[in-house]
Amino acid sequence: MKPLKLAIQKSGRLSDDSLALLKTCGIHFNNGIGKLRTEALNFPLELYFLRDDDIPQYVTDGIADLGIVGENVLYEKEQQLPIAAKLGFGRCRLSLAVPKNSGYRQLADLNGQRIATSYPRLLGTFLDANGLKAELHEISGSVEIAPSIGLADAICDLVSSGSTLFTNGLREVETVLESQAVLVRAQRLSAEKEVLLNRLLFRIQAVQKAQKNKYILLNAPNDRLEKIISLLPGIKSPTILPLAVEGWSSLHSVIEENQFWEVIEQLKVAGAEGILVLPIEKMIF
Ligand code: PRT
Ligand code: ZN
Repeated sequence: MKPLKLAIQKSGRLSDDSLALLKTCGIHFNNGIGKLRTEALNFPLELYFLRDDDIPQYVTDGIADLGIVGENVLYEKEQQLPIAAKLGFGRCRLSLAVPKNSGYRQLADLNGQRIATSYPRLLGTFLDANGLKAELHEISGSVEIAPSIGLADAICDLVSSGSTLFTNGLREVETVLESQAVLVRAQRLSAEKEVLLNRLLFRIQAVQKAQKNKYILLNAPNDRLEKIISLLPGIKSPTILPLAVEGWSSLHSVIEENQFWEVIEQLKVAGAEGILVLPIEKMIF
């Protein structure tokens, strides 16, 4: 069977998370660091290690079947590749920023200004959509220093924590694009490879669902159970087991991570005790 060929970033911000995702999907590799490619030991998958900027082109050209890349790179390269899954890591935003002491008040203030960026296409589209014209200066790195050396009045760059902007005396003023890592696929794959891709996506979805949910166990007096169950939107209905102590039960269910703190407080008020919350490794429906 021909293996699926997946291109991931060789060394950079997406590399560790890409490998970790495959590992949690139960796909193992011999240490491939430093190599151009390596084969999985227990799944028909071959990994290619590339610069992130090159990944969309490799998939378009059919050298790789799949790639993991930031949406920022994908859209800047204007490759029309289908996204098979959003991966939830590598989150950042492409933002416009101006010097802290600039008189900037609104987007229209950028009209006629010089903006330094490594993302001329995305920025150009954004400016067009807002009816603005600016002078774009394309630079490939250290965009954040452009205003202080007099090259630009504003910049458009990736931001995650915001500390790079802060240390360079810049203020974030507009978001051009929200980005995360995505799994892109070739437009066409053989029937055999479609089957393999579906197997891989099934695993990725099981891992993602598990990451979004927690397993919860609690004890409660039987006369409080009804109220407590109404607070827990579980998978189907919660499991209830009698405790050795008369009149008490143990309740097991699944709860979404983002509802967690709110629901925990309500559960305590409703009479739940001994609440345990555990991570889930995989969730399959
Ligand atoms: O060598 P190669 O070309 O493969 O790597 P690269 O240097 O081009 O990319 P890399 O590893 O820096 O980033 C890969 C991908 O990670 C990007 O394309 C984004 O999709 C994603 N990502 C997430 C980020 C950031 N967060 C990020 N903060 N990419 C870059 N940054 C940079 C940003 O450019 C700025 O210089 O980090 C700085 C800002 O960070 P904060 O935390 O100070 O705001
Ligand atoms: Zn790059």
